Amino acid sequence: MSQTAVIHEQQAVPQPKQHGKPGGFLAQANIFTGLIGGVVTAGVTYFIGDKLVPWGTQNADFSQVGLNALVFCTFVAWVIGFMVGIGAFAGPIRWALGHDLTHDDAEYMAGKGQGRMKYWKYTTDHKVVGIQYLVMALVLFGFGGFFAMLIRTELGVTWREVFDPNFYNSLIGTHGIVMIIAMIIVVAGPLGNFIMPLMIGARDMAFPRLNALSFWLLFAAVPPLVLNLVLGGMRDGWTAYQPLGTQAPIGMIGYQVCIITFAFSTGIAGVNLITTIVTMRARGMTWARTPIFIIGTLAAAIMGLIWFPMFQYAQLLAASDKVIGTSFYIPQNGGSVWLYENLFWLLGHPEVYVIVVPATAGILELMVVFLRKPLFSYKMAVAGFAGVVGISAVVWVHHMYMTGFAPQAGYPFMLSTELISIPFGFLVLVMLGTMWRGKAWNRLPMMIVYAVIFDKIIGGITGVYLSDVPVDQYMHGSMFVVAHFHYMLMGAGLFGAMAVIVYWFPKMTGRMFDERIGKIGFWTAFLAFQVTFLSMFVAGLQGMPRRVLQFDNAFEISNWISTIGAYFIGIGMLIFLYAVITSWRNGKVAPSNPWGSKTLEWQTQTPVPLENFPVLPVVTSDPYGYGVPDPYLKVEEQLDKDDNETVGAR
Ligand code: HEM
Ligand SMILES: [Cu+2]
Repeated sequence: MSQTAVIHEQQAVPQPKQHGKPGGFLAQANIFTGLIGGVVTAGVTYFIGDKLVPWGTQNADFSQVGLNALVFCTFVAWVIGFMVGIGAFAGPIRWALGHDLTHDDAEYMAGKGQGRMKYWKYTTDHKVVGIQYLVMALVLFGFGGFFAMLIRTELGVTWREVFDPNFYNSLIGTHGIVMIIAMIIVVAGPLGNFIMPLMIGARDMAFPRLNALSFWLLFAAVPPLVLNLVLGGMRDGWTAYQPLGTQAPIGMIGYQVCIITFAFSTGIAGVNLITTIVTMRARGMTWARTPIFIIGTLAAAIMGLIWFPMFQYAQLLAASDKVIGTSFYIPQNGGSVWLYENLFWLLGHPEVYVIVVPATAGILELMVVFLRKPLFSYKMAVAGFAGVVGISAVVWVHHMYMTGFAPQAGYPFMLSTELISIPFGFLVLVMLGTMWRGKAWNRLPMMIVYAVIFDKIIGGITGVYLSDVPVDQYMHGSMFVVAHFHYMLMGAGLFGAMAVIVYWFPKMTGRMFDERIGKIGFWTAFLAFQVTFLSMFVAGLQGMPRRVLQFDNAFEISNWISTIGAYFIGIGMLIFLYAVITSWRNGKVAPSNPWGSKTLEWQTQTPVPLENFPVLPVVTSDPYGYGVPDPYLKVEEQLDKDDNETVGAR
């Protein structure tokens, strides 16, 4: 039995008068006009700035500030030019001129009748945006992974410099921030957009045009970041600490423009996700009947919306120091580097939950399916997510124990950091409870779930060690920290994302995922991951600092092992990517509900029609009535009943 019952209710859509061909400028605009618009606007801005404006590079006293300003304006011009070129302003401008989009225009924007071209355009259909996010995430992982291989190559042997030290540091920072961006979007982007509206029985997101806006802003944000590598680099890691950032070459500005733009993108996406979830759930889908993946996505969107602006302000002030010569972070002029660190970590810590929470919620969702059991204590899972949202930010000082900024604050923050293990513990309990006496159907997504639980335990426990002030005195800034957060971000976050993508792959692509090749790829990457990062813990415990390219011979063996492991992660991931691409192109055609799931997205046909459901569903039960003959009985009562029956049979 599925979560649905259907009523017959169609709303007549009012049809405004059509003027001319649908789409207008949007019919011409696509990614190529966007790229042309961006490059031309940036070029013109640079030219005018350099030649005509007196505060250009010529000004002797402020040459640095002048050049920085020029580069900053050029990057901003790129973003604006790109957005104009892709048609982001077409709708608002028409609205301002008094003609809003007609119904046909809106359908055109949603991609109707455009075939594959819609994936290259400013398309509003949430399913198209979901696919765009997925491809973007894969591309970012490609870049980030390639940088990781270069980093490990450098660290494979002591005392041999493969790269120039500045370039090496920039590689580390770029790898870090590219991966963080990829991880932030990889679940909430593809699945939050493609699957979430289907799962709640809606026809689209609340604000379809904002949906396209958030994706293309993200797209525009990335080139300035990656360009830093050829513009002198960003040498101070993904955290872009100050005052190193102000002293850095112009590459740093690419990072700043990227984050400022990306923060708009996440804010817009967050508003859209939250509004959709709160207001557009199908009739009858009360909060208690809302699938747990939706609750997790909501939790992540709330954290992102509240805390991402901190990161944006941090970079706005940093850019201001570089571009107009303010001194927010310049100590000799009265600025404070602690201001930067506080702003940074006020997002920096909640951000790791923005990454891990949707993946965790997705895993809960598919555990139910592959164990064919109701979720063990839905309420506890909700309390877990709520607790994480509540405490997420009040732990940020654990990143600053060693800065001297507030020596007495260490212990309260040690306590709050350890407190957050409690809501996380709830989520683990729900996982274990759901597994308890379940009969697992060990398809690839479920196998990845086991792997994720293993990694979470290691990442979580090492996190508790690090939150101890005395331990952190020794471990801070070491390879131990790097191993800790890779267990959480990659071991739990990325592998979790792989599980949920494999699970929803048939719905998104209309094809079955090739599990045979996928399994080979996943297990290679997973085992190699253990080799790489367990030995990194060893290097850290021996005292090896992070962000160095030369190191003592004592650390040679563990580094050598890490590097070999990393190459195998690369191989495993390439095999997995091969499975993704080949399944997408020629996989077996997927039935509409291959896993026999009960949530709404599986009840509509595949490929999903433009309007999602022919008639909107009405929900009459919670989505987890697996194995329960009468889903209206409370789960506890049912378990009691099962027990009695078993006893009777004996
Ligand atoms: C949700 C999963 C988690 C993720 C994604 C995560 C991620 C990270 C990241 C990215 C850093 C390093 C930042 C940097 O310096 O570049 C870090 C450091 C840290 N993490 Fe976690 N973490 C997670 C869970 C935890 C937990 C559960 C705890 C403690 C109970 C914890 C405690 C710490 C501490 C204390 C540090 C700072 C260590 C130092 O720099 O000296 N983390 N974590
Ligand atoms: Cu933290």
